[in-house]
Amino acid sequence: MTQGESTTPGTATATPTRGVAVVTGASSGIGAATAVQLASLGYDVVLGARRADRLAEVVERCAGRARALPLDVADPASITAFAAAIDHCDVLVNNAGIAVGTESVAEADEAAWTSMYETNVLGTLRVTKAFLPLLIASGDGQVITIGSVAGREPYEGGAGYNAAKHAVTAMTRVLRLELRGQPVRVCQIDPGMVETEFTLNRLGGDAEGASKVYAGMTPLTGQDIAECVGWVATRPAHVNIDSMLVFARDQTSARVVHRTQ
Ligand code: 8X3
Repeated sequence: MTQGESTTPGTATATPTRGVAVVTGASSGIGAATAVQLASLGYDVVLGARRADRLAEVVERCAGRARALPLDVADPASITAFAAAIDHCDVLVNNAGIAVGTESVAEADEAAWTSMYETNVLGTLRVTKAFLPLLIASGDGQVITIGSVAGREPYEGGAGYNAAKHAVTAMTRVLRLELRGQPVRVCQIDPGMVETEFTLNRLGGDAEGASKVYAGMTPLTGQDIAECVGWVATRPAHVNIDSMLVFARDQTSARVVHRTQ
């Protein structure tokens, strides 16, 4: 579908659509903010995540431009069913990802590593594979993957997540090389500290520990990253934003943070 060419049947707005954007991990945080942002920019958004109740709330905020489908990126059958329900895709936002624990290499929890690889690496791989034919067929497809500073810079206590996000970065770079000559752009956006449920989940629900991570500094919000995704998605077809590293002003490196307390 060419940008601005058609309208969206059955929506409240029926304004011209920029095309179809698929967002994984869309029930909260960066993914939810991205879905709302892309809808506000005129995309028809398909939201995927495990939590149907949370997805429904996000769909409500997408002004009639969204639908939700169940998706567990750690489950290949779920990805197959999700992709089978979508027949057009202009923009794929690979957002679904997790961090589990902060153990040292010496104390590494292999189940946590497996879980991080299943979701972050194999999940991103399988979703991307599933949508590549549609992205190519669109004539101007985009893969926008949410990486992390953890995929650029190792830090103590980060080994499993660092390894998984470095793998995602490698995959993005290889994909871009291999798609040369195809009408598909590939971008990776690497956020630093973003205050979402991400850290709470990483720390196994330790709310006090999670609040300490952001104490005395102003982190990014999911909306900050969603605006980056929206900007990347709406560049002209000949412009590929290769990658973006996005920090809060108070953060200058993975673990170098200015705090007032
Ligand atoms: C999350 C950022 O600093 O926790 O991707 O690795 S960090």
